[in-house]
Amino acid sequence: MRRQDRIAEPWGTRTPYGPGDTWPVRTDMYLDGVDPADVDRWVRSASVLHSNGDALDIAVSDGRMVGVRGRADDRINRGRLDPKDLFGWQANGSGDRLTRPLIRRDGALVETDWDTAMAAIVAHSRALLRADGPSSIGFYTSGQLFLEEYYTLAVLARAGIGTNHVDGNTRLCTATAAEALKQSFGCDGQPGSYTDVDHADVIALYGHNVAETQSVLWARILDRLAGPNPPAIICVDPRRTEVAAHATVHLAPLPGTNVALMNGLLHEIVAGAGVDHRYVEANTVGFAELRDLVAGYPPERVAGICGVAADDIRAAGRILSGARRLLSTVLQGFYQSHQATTAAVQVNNVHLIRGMLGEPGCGVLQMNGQPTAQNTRECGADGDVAGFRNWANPAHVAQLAGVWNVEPERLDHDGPPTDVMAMMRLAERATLRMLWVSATNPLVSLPDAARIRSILRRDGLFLVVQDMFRTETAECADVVLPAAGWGEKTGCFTNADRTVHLSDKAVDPPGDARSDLDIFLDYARRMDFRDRDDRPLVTWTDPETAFDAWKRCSAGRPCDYTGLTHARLRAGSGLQWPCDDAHPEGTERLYRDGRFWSAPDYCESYGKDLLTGEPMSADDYRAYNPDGKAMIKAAPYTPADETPDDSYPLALITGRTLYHFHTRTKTARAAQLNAAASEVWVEVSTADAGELGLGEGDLVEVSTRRGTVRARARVSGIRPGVVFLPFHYGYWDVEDSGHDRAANELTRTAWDPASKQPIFKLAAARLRRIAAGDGPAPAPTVGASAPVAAEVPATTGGRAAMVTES
Ligand SMILES: Nc1nc2c(c(=O)[nH]1)N[C@H]1C(S)=C(S)[C@@H](COP(=O)(O)OP(=O)(O)OC[C@H]3O[C@@H](n4cnc5c(=O)[nH]c(N)nc54)[C@H](O)[C@@H]3O)O[C@H]1N2
Ligand SMILES: Nc1nc2c(c(=O)[nH]1)N[C@H]1C(S)=C(S)[C@@H](COP(=O)(O)OP(=O)(O)OC[C@H]3O[C@@H](n4cnc5c(=O)[nH]c(N)nc54)[C@H](O)[C@@H]3O)O[C@H]1N2
Ligand SMILES: [Mo]
Repeated sequence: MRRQDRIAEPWGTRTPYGPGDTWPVRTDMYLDGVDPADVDRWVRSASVLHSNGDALDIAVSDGRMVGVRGRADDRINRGRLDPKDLFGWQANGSGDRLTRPLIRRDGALVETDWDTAMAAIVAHSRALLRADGPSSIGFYTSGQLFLEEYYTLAVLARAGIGTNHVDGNTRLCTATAAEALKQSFGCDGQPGSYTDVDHADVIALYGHNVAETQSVLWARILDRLAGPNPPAIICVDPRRTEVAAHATVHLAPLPGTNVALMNGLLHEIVAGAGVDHRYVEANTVGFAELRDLVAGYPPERVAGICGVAADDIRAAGRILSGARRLLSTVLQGFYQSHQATTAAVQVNNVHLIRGMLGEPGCGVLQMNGQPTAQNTRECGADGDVAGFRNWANPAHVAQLAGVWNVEPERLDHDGPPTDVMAMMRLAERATLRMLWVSATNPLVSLPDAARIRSILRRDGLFLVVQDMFRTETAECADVVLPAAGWGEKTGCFTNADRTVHLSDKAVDPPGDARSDLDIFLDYARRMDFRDRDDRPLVTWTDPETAFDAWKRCSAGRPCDYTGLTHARLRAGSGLQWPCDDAHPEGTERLYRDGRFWSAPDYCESYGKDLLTGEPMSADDYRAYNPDGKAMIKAAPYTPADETPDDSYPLALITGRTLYHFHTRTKTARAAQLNAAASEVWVEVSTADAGELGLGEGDLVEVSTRRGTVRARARVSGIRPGVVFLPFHYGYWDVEDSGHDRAANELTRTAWDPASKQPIFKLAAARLRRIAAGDGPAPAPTVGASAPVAAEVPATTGGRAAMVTES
């Protein structure tokens, strides 16, 4: 047993291993002021503060959560936990949880009871349905609820209300992951598996700061790097992340140039004889177009566009061409930037032309971000249709109507489900009159915050907010519903590599708070939604019966859950879908035999034009991919429409730090995490700091054409010409809200044409020094935010952050 300050050493002690070996176990545990002997019960769960799916048990003593312990027998983390997993649970016990419903009376939110709150929502829904029809009502949910909750929401919204306006914050997060998978493979579903880390000889990370955002997965990679025959690492990120620091080749492109870089890498693979022509011929369509297009992207041209060295592109190209087991991961540096879907699809293309899919070590992980985003997509609680069905295929719509026993016309709409940016526009124009927001905080997380504030505060919009805390968004609501959180309710969820975990209820929620499932079920009951035989539309009553209903919906579809039960998930620790009669133990890797879910009658999507987002018709798809192969799709680089200029000479990117989760409703309420990153900062390169006369810790204004944020400067290893702001800091924990703290004051109303994911990572900005600092910036000293100045004291958590490893 070892004790360690896990704020200072977030990745813990190394347990090296070699290719093909099993990742050794290391069990991490944190208990707050109690002995292991005093723990009454350990309750089975997994982390909900990222998409990694770290399995853990919650320690309960005297009916309270008192700590967590990683689960050693789980395939994902083999016992390890990251700092957010270890300390974040403390937020549940925070004294400022929402405990009673709130309703707006004479302009102010006042406490009320559930009957009054729900009656107000039901009265509004009924009046709007009568006067304006289903399209006046919208639902905006999360990537943080449980599968059972999303499924219930999808059924009541789509079949009960009959609206097409249902989306999740997954739109901000993994809409591009889903779209890239649909574009290349005809369907969502992660081809790879985390065990690919155990086998790979090359790991390429594209816009993915895994060290800070899926720290346990990074610990797995670090253990490979510390063992025999370590993999080569390729890192594509404009910041000097921990991944970059360990990379064989670090490419730091100018923000917004990912597609040029990818076309350059594909050029090198094609030119360097890296193409597996047998695989391409047997399993794909579209190679010739890609070959012809990337011929126009030799390293020198790409180097000029991306601001990287041509030799580095060549070096990376050689490594990719020579890889025998290549694992690639993609995340927000691609998904939230310019040409998002196009860039992500090019990573799929690398694997398709190299013939590296489905074998150990040969995986693509078009990553998720949020813990349960995969379920939002599977259940159709966002812009997808339940069970990865194709909205443009009438047979799929009819089949779903059959599952729900409603008339197909009820689910039939002119276009795909509405994305949240379009919903905001409808609300702005007063076409959307009621919006029900669950488990997301759009006032801080949507781009162009000033515009979002004005939309969500409109008098004509009836806003329902369902949350654990009184967030910035809750402050604008007409009705606030207090939700039970993780650990206070039962449900299951699926991580980024299709592993399903069950999370059991450990403790009671505070006050009158209720689970999201119970809230949705109560609404369905009160609205008296009926099926076509005039029986209740929603027939289930608890997590387990909701899960069984979902299983029927998933049957025969790619995300088949029919082999899973709550009992089975409770007995083991994590199973990967599809899990059905043909795959009773789940499925580790998809597309092993070059068989894809892309047949015209089965696929989730007919695809879109990468540059315009224009959907392909069923007939065109049938002609293009009649045999259901993988699709190699090429597109040129196009410059972004907002790039640095004379007035705004810097490229602003935004993102995360290791110690905080999103809008910090949980992590700011855990003392160790909050202290590790207590205030907003801005990262600036040494060169730019020199030019601006900026020193470490100085107070600066960061401005774009949308607004201004004040932050302390951290002089870091970021590439010159680029500045970085963490987007975690909103206004709930500051007295005076001058709206000068949230990164989204600076971002634009702009999105990727294919995935409709907003562009959070590219804006033209300028910096102005306001005052000298009285010390270093309040930024972490590990990871990408590490200072270049050696004298900045290291971030530590001290005694309060001591964790045991065994
Ligand atoms: N600690 C922590 N972990 C989290 C979360 C959290 O809030 N905190 N959130 C979870 C969620 S929901 C998500 S979506 C994931 C996100 O996980 P990541 O995608 O890993 O995190 P980000 O910091 O958003 O962005 C990753 C990197 O993209 C780089 N980048 C910016 N612009 C570009 C570009 O043009 N090209 C390239 N190649 N790179 C660029 C940034 O420098 C940054 O290091 O993290 C999950 N895990
Ligand atoms: N500038 C910029 N903006 C970004 C990003 C970026 O990189 N840069 N990243 C984007 C991404 S990837 C994401 S995922 C979003 C995240 O953005 P949000 O979803 O807005 O962020 P969270 O703070 O996670 O909000 C989740 C809310 O749900 C509540 N909650 C937690 N658990 C439960 C529950 O069980 N039930 C209920 N009812 N409520 C619960 C929390 O208290 C919190 O208020 O931000 C996006 N915005
Ligand atoms: Mo996300």
